[in-house]
Amino acid sequence: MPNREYDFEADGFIVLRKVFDENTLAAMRKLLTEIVKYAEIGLEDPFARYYLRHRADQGVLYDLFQRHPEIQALARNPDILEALTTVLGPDILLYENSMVYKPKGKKNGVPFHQDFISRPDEPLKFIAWMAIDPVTETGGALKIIPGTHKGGFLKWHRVKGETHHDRADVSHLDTDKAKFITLDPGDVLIFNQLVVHGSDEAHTESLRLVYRASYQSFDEIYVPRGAPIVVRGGHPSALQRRFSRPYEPPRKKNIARRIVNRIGRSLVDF
Ligand SMILES: O=C(O)CCC(=O)C(=O)O
Repeated sequence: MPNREYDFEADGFIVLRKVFDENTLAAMRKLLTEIVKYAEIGLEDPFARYYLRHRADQGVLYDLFQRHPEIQALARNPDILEALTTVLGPDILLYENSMVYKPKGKKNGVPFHQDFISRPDEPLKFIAWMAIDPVTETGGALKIIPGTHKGGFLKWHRVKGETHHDRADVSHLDTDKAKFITLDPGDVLIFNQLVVHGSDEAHTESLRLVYRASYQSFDEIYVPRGAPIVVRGGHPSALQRRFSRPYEPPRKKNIARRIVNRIGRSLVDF
């Protein structure tokens, strides 16, 4: 069991060192790099009805646990789950997961925020932030203001069109107290969703590949999106063979047709 640095209660986060070994990291780096390349081509998304659309322009690729079974071992890592039991108890569910990285040459800084700030009525979440690449101070480390989880949800506003669109009002916080949490590949940062964090713009040799998974206790079972969860295959090359048309956003159904369909269905049900 890796040593813990920092403290969930006092700081709002902990760091576990060397959770993943070199072989796992090499395999993950290769796969995640291919997933990024595939996402950047911008083809149709066969899972668009269920999952969020990848945002390769903004360095966030969603629901990799469901789309790529190799990723599932990261989210199910026993050291991470064991550390989470101290804050979530013995039964834990995966709420959301994504890869966050710093696309070169793009606007990729992330302003201070709290995760899932627009969903304050949902159960509390903890996020495991798994470094696949080095995460350095100038290369996209998270800046965390320790202890800010104790203040609850902050006021916020949304900036439309951006992936990290919900911005916390940090005007009354001392942002100079923010700490860069640097990580070696294989290290894992686990933080309370309420702890205020962000990251600076970075354009390093690596893409600063990080896989993140958010977890909840069983106090209330709720996730916003569900199946299908891919359990085998789903490699980018197979996706590209099967789904090779350029991406088109799903069309909204004509509202009049939807009403007619609903009336038709209720007559049949009657
Ligand atoms: O990718 C980043 O640098 C920021 C990501 C972030 O804020 C998060 O994972 O909650």
